[in-house]
Amino acid sequence: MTDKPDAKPPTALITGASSGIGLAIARRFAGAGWSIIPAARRVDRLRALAQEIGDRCHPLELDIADTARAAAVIEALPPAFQEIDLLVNAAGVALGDGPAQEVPWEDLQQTIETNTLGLAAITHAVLPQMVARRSGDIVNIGSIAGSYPYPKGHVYGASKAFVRQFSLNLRADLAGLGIRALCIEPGTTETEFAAVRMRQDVTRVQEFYGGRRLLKAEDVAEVVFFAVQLPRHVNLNIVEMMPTDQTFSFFRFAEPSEG
Ligand code: 8X3
Repeated sequence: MTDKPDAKPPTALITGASSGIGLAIARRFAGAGWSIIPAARRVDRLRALAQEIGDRCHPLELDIADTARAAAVIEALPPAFQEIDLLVNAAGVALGDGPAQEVPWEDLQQTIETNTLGLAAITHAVLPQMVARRSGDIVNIGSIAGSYPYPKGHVYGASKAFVRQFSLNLRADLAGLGIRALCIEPGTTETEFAAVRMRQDVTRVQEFYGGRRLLKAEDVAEVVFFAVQLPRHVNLNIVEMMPTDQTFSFFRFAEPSEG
């Protein structure tokens, strides 16, 4: 955010902004005076946010998995929202709530397409303008699942490992161009995420969330805001955060296999 009172506010494009972490980030930056382009497939869910923010908001219908359209979607932004200072890649899913060998392929494919191809395509579409201006920030929402394996994590964890390494490799390519790239890796966060993962199985969602003190979407948004507000010569590469009560599991032995 600039100190000059008459300067145009900076603009943030936030994918996955219809709920959860993306929505909280949109609200956090809007509250600090930024212009916001909240992007999501369900554009109707962005309307309430647009009402909150007013003229400084341009809701964008974006199917992140439609990678062929990413560049055209960015090019078609209205003039007042063409310059993107901050891209937050918060769109992500974890489908296939079971062992890799048992879940439908479509669930795995959709998870990979959204979390890796979709994220890379929209980033690729936004980067040229940032490079031309020698300024900008890319914030990718990764996950602790990208670093720590766990049962049923399969392509979700693998996709978040992609997000982590893509973020670091962006740093390498963007060296000297004044563009920062960071990856925030939250642990379990209380959002619709688990409900989508568990196919809205209310009992299971309740078992998972019930009574636990989890991260809130606003906690993650606060860390993103902190990272972006740091002086421009400071780049946080990876930020891993967890609920205080969440910790690491240990290696386990399966029952001996037959034969
Ligand atoms: C998801 C976080 O804790 O379910 O990104 O792996 S966790």
